[in-house]
Parts: sequence; C-alpha cells; structure tokens
Amino acid sequence: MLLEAIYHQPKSQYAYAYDHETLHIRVRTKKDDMDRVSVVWGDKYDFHEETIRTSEMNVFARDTMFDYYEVEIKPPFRRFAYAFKFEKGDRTVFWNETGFKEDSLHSGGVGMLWSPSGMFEFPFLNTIDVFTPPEWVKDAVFYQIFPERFANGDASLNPPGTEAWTPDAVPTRDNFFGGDLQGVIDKLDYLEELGVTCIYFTPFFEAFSNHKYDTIDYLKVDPQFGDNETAKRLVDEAHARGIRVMLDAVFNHSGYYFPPFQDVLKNGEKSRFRDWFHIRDYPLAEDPLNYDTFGFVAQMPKLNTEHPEVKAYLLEVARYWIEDIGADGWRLDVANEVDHRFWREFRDTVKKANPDAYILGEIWHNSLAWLGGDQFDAVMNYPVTNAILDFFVKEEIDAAHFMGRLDAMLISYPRQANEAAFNLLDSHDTPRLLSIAEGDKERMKLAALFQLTYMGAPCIYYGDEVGMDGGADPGCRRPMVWEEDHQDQELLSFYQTLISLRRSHRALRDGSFRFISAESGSSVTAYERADDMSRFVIAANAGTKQEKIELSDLGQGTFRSLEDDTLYELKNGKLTLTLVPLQAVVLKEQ
Ligand code: ARE
Repeated sequence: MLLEAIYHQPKSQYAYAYDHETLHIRVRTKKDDMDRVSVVWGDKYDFHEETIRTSEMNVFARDTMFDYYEVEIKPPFRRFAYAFKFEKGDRTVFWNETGFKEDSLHSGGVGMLWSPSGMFEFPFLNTIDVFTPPEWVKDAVFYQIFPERFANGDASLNPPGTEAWTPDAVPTRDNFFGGDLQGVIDKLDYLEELGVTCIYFTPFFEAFSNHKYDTIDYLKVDPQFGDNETAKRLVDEAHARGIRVMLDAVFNHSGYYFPPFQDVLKNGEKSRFRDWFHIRDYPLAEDPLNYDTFGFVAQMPKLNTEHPEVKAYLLEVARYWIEDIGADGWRLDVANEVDHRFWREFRDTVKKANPDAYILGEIWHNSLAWLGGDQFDAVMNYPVTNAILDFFVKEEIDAAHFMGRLDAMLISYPRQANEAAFNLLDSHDTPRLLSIAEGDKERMKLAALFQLTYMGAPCIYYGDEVGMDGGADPGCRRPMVWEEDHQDQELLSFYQTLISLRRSHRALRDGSFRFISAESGSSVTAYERADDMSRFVIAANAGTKQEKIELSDLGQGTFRSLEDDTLYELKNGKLTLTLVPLQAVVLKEQ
C-alpha cells in the first residue's frame, strides 16, 4: 500500500451532497494498489461499536497514476462522521483526520474509531446547499449559432457594405453578411428536424463589431438583427417546437461605445460613471494600458462588477432576458475574470426569474471554484474537448491517456456537474472540427460519435453537420451553407441519426459510463453506457492499424450492432471485436 498516494478532502468534490438525502464520498489511491476500500461511518451524536457501519467503495475513475473510489451513502440523519478502511492481502489500514492507523477493528490501534473526534465529518446535509443543475440539461442537444452568419431573413436590416452570402464567402475580422433573428426563425424547422433541443446564441445585443462582444446596449437587440419583439417571437416559436434558447452574457467588459464608457472618455474624472470601470490614468484615451480591458483589447473596457450601480444594471439585464423575453439560460463570457460575489448574486437573480434556467460559465480550465452550487451549473468543458480531439482526431494520445484525461475531469467535479457539463468539439473561438481533422471526415465522425454518447450535454457548432470547414477565428465564422448541393448530406444524416439515437435512449444521456477497454499503446477505446432500460457497448479505433480487443466483465447477454444487425453473444462475460482503422461500432443489448 502506498499511503502517500491516498487523498481525500472533506466538503469538496470528494465529499458532497448529490441530492437532499444522498452523499457521495470519494477517495484516491495509487493505481491497482488496494483489494478493497470502504468508508466506516456513523452518526457523530450516536457513535459506538453497534451503530458504526461499513460501506464498500467502487473504483469509478482511473488515470495513469491513481484509482478513484466512490460510494453513495444516505445517512439517516443527514450527517455523519467517517473514516476510510484500506485492505490489501492481510493488511488493513484505517485513515481519519488524525492520520493512518495500522490495525484490525479488534485491537487498540483503532480505538479511535469508537469516538467521533478525529473522524472526517459531513456535519449536515442542508438542502439549500445542494448543487442542483436543471434536469433538462441532461437531455439537451445544444446547437451554437453565431447570429451574423446563420441566416438572413430580413434583407432590409442589412448593414451598409453587407457582402454576398455564398458558399465560398470569406469572413474577415470586420465584414458583415446580414444574418439576423428572422433568419433563425425561418430555419427553426431545420433545427427541429436535425433534432437539437437548445440554441446557444453568441451575443445579439446592440454592439459595434460583427461578433457583438463589444456591447453598446445590453437591453436591446442589435438593429442589424431585429428588435426585442423579434427576439421574443424567436423564443416563443422555438419553445413551440421544444427548443430552448440560451443567450451570451458579456458582463466582464462592455464595448467601447457603451454610453457610460463614452461618458468617462468625455468627462474624465468628473464623469459620474468613472467607477463603473477600472481606470488607471487620466486623461482617458483609447489605450488598453489606460484602463483594464478584456485581454489588451481597447474596445473592451473591463466593467467594475463590484460597483453597486453596475451590479444593479447587469442583474436587471440578467432578469429581463430570462423573465420578460423567456430565454432559458445564460452563457457567461470570460466568466473566470468576474468576481465570485457578483456571480452568486447573478445566480440568485436568474434562478428567481426562472429556477430552471441554465447558467454556463465560459472557462477553459478546471473550474471547481465555480461549481459548488452557488454560482454556475456547468462550464464549457474544453478539457474534455481537447482529450477527444487528441485521441480521435489528432491521434496524439493512446487509449490509456484518453481514459486518464476524461476520468481526471470526472473526479474534478461533483457528479451533477459532470451530468450537466457542456461538451463541445469546436466553437466560434476555435478552428472547425473538420479542419482540425484536416478534412478527414471519418475522424470527425469518431469524435462526434463519442461526444454524442458521452455524459454531459453535447453542443454542435452551426454548419459542422453539413461539412463546413474553417480555421481559427475569423475563418470558423463563415456564413452557413444552405444550398443542398453544397452541403454534405451524408454527414447531415449521420448527425441526425446520432442525435436521434441519443434522444431515444436515456442510457446514452445520463446512464452509467465506464471504460471497458483503454490499453496503453492502443488506439482503440471501448465503453459501456447503461441504465435499467438499455445497455450499449461502443468501441472505436482511432488508429491506422486493424486492432482486435477482448472486452471482459460484461456479464450476460447478446448485443446487436446498430449498423448491420450482426449479433454478438457474450461468452463468460467476454466479447471479442476486430476493428479496422477508423471503424466504430455501436452495440445495443438485445
Ligand atoms: C479579435 C480577433 C483576434 C484578435 C483580437 C484582438 O479575432 O484574432 O487577437 O480581436 O484584437 C471576441 C471576438 C473575437 C475578438 C475578441 C477581441 O469573438 O473575435 O478577437 O472579442 O476583440 C480566452 C478567454 C476567453 C475568450 C477567449 C477568446 O479566457 O474568455 O480567450 N473567449 C470569449 C468569447 C470570444 C470573445 C471574447 C471572449 C471577448 O468566446 O469570442 O472574443 O468578449 C486558452 C486560455 C483561455 C483562452 C483560450 C483561447 O486555453 O486558457 O483563457 O480564452 O486559450 O485563446
């Protein structure tokens, strides 16, 4: 036993409430080190030999160095004191806050177990503190729309110099193609047929640029896109088709032409808005060293979200679009650079307007500090994006590392955060998936298959489904290709089939997930997804060689390939599969 590898932290993602009566307890050990790991627990106000219980833990995640054990416990009085018990061969070690004790339950060394002092503690499960993301997110398939580039439904709104909407149009930093909200309304049937259930809009409030991240008026749709009445109609018509709508909150910074900032530019230190921003030097001039900005972008002055007026203004914006217009959630731009206190108040405001609204932070890294239940429901899961791309698309890591990177994310958050995660493969900030795959459609499909059969809500970037490509911003922001003879119809029906598969089987959305093959040096991965209705085994070969894998520990049953109806019967819980390069199989239990 390597005791130095053992890790646990009370009241963290290692010990949290999953719902009003259930606690999840986790512990880390060295990989393949233990025969058995358990939690020994009891109520701290009634803690003695007869009342102490032992709950065995299971490995729920592994990476290249560690195993992570988990157990679900429902303590009768919603509180408990606990220690861990590690067993290997004839050695037993207990661990609580006072340290490790070598012994058996019957000798003096573990006398500590009969007293609650020194135990780890979960003092009380207060329902209001339970992190509860909206249920609907688990079932959602998101579709990201960059409004200037999706569809032009009202040519009368085109800004001056609007360029022609053609399949080979070239987006630049500052050109316009005339996309608008009426265009999206006109294409709702297309989205419904594709099967997506929530649109994620990049900003459509009044702003100067084509991407609209430099807001002028947060309470007004940009006139180039329509007006607030069009937005309301869009939300209503989307809802009528079972499609939700999430908007982009750019609260870290405003745009250069935001009237309060213009006032500071004009009136300097005398401006009544001077404290709305973080000004370093007067007289104020357009220079990112003169005031705090997003990055070093002078057009994006950072807002002072600690200021009561700024806070009141932005919280009213948050309320208005949810309550009055009916939006179903907010994606928060540059979420990690805004203060935590602001986000706590933001959550209270938004959830008061609609308890079911989804709050999604744009953070590209491990984000536990925002996922305790008092701020966001989820973050954009770029660490998972990168693992999927590195394995399936770039062939840079083997299956063992792929599993390790995904499982490292699973242990980073409480389970409800993983269930509501926002899993994207590309966005308006990255090259498109097909371009990352250097045009290799088969690799793109492997990545999409994984994304759409993994836990967390998948998001498709507009146009990927019809084979659009494009490099880094602005290349990834071409106008949507609508001419059918320029669309990849085969890819479109692949996406449609996958989305419908996910939507038809709960097991693929919030069923259990486990890797059943992820060998070091291998390019093949296989995993199981299951609930009490159905069970799937999915395997994919991301390599350039044919590989044979033997899957074990699958219990009883017969599986059918969804592609060609081939039947696979389990023999002693085992299944052998041979996969040619870039082949994937989806097997469903009969
Ligand atoms: C434009 C040009 C850029 C140019 C820049 C500066 O396109 O090529 O470098 O101007 O002049 C919006 C527009 C962009 C625009 C930008 C600035 O969409 O087109 O860029 O404004 O005007 C980090 C942040 C993350 C941020 C990304 C872009 O953490 O919040 O950088 N993403 C949001 C939006 C963007 C938006 C803004 C923020 C600003 O999604 O679309 O840009 O409102 C690592 C880091 C991450 C980093 C990531 C990407 O992983 O860890 O922190 O994200 O790389 O760089």
